[in-house]
Amino acid sequence: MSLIVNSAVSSGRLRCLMPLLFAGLAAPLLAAAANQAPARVAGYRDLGAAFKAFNDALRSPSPQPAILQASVRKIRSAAAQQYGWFPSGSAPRPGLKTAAKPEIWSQPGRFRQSQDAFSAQAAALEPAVASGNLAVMRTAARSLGAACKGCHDQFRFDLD
Ligand code: ASC
Repeated sequence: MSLIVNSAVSSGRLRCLMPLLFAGLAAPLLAAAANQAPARVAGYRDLGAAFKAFNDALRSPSPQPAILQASVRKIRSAAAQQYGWFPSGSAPRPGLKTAAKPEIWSQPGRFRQSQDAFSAQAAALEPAVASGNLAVMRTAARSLGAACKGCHDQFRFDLD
């Protein structure tokens, strides 16, 4: 390789190779932007698993606080991270399969309200669990589910 480069430099051909070198660098950068959609898919999958674990635990007459607390930690972590899951490079376009509606990017204020509503309900789980009152926890879980649904109804294409 160094022999090839050396001979290219010595013969003044390196300048011709430069666009090719930059094209080689640009491809991974574009791929990184496209990969933001799978990143949010993974994030929502983890969130869904944590919320399911929370709801499953609440079916027991005496759920283990450690399970509830661990689920709430994961849900709150997702609520904090979701703000970074919709970079402009991950909007729908030919070749990028995503259930995210274009309104997320064309009406960012409205979308932000939905994200904030989810965040607020995620935060509210913590005092609900701390109360130790099952009915309070179940109501908080229902409110969180409603926030999920509110956002899906507006900003997610039907997956079926
Ligand atoms: C869940 C889950 C969702 C929401 C949504 C609420 O448990 O995984 O995406 O609730 O179904 O309607």
